[in-house]
Amino acid sequence: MAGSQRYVRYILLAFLCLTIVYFFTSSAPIRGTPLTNASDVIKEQEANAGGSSSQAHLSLDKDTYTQPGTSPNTPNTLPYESAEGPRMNATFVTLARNSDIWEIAKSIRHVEDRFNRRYNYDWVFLNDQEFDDNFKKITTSLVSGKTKYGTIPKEHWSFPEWIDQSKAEKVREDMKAKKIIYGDSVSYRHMCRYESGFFFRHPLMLDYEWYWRVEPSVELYCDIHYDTFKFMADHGKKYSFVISLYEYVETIPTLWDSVKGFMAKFPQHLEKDNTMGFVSDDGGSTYNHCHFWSNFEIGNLNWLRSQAYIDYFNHLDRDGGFFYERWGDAPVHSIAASLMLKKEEIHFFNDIAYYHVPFTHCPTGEETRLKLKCHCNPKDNFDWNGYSCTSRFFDVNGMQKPEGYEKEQH
Ligand SMILES: Nc1nc2c(ncn2[C@@H]2O[C@H](COP(=O)(O)OP(=O)(O)OP(=O)(O)O)[C@@H](O)[C@H]2O)c(=O)[nH]1
Ligand SMILES: [Mg+2]
Repeated sequence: MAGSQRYVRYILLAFLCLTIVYFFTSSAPIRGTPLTNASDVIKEQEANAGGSSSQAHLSLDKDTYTQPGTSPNTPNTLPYESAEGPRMNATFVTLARNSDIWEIAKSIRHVEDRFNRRYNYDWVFLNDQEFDDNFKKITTSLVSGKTKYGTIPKEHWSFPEWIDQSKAEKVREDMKAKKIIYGDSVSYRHMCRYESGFFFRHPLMLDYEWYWRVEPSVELYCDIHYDTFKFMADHGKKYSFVISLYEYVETIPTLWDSVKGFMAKFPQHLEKDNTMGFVSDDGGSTYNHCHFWSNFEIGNLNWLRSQAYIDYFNHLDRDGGFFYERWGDAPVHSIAASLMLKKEEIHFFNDIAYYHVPFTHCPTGEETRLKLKCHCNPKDNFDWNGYSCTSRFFDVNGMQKPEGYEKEQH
């Protein structure tokens, strides 16, 4: 018994000695002298990996971050929680120039932070010129959904053949003399005409049913906790707004005449239960200049692609006011929505807080603002200001104004 215990002790001792020998030989550098600085580490790693120096840098960074006293290893993206449920057939859409890149970057960041990081909807960018690589690179990095870039066909961004060029030029000179904003701009007119009658027909837009228009340098001030596109569909909405106001009369002197021509020619396109009271105080004889501010829109593309809307746009376009005056897409869309949609198909988003220079929509009601983590100053809210038409929208629809609105009238 004592003999076999001795053998076991010898075996254990031998095993211990072998382990110690193995430990000392394997922890020493395998070849060359010990590594003492970062460049040696990189060279060594390159030699081991047989790879490029950028790969070596990556593995060095990873090691460095595990050392005490250095910055934490920040992941590439923040871990955002994705909203549950199916997505709608919807996209954001932006018309922009390459030079708008930093202004649109700001807008995208607002929209992503307050809404789209949880929904990951696509974003279509349209331009009368080719988008450059820088524009594409930056916007792609900011949008959580797919990005698509479209060039506008020439025939949608030029003078139609029935326009008298010299008459249009004379108008621009007159408007310049009168200091009417964008009065002398040709590109601004193409932009307004494009937004009025073509963006929803661009091949990239044909894949979608819903759109949310976003312009450069806009801001969102509150969280949006639900799918706004789904809200529109579930509640039978086709057009929506956050800010409304009066149009500059000088830019649209004959717009209503053209609209009246359309109404006489296409009575079948007018909705009986419409919102005429929003745009006219006398049952349609004259325009009161109210319009929804179209730099923000969430709407239904199939409505814009309907025969009714296309007949309306073509009629206006023939009359030439996009060039002989300076008709804006905001009154053009607003009049169409007011005459051709049912009252309940137009929605006011009180809970989407929004800024486009120089106006702010900050939700009325402190409870809403706190719940949605809003960072707008309620004093900046334009809704109940005398130049806003939102109060009229509530009145013509028999809607109750949000609690506390009286305190914000100024
Ligand atoms: N590709 C392209 N986009 C344009 C052009 N002009 C305007 N846009 C875009 O059309 C939209 C409306 O133009 P804005 O210049 O913002 O017009 P606005 O909102 O009436 O005026 P601002 O107060 O200056 O914002 C924006 O999304 C612009 O980026 C143009 O010549 N080419
Ligand atoms: Mg703008």
